[in-house]
Amino acid sequence: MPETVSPPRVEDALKPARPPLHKVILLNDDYTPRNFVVRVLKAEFRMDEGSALRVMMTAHGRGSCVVAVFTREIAEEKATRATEMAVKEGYPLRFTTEPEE
Ligand code: TYC
Repeated sequence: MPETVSPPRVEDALKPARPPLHKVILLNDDYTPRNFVVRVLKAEFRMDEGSALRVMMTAHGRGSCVVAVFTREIAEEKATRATEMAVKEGYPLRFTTEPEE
C-alpha cells in the first residue's frame, strides 16, 4: 500500500505542545494488607473495585504496576497523598512517579 505523508499543517506549529506525562507506580511490599492497597487506589485514583483489585494484584505478582498517567505535578501530588495514607496507618506501601518514555 502506498504510504501517504501529509505536510505539517500550519495550525500545528501554533498549538502549545502537550505537557509530558508522568506515570504513578504502585510498589509491592510484604506487609501492607491487600484490602488497604485497594482502598487507597479507590480513594486517591477514583478506581472501581475491579480495577483496583487488578492493579493491586499486578503489583503483588510483578513487584510494581503503573496506576495511571498525569502531568508531572498531578502525578507527584497523587503519589504523595497515596503514600501519606499508608504512612498514617504505619504501612510501608509506597507510590513513585517516573516520566513516560
Ligand atoms: N504483598 C502484599 C501482601 O501480600 C499486598 C500488596 C499488594 C502490597 C500490592 C503492596 O503494591 C502492593 N499483603
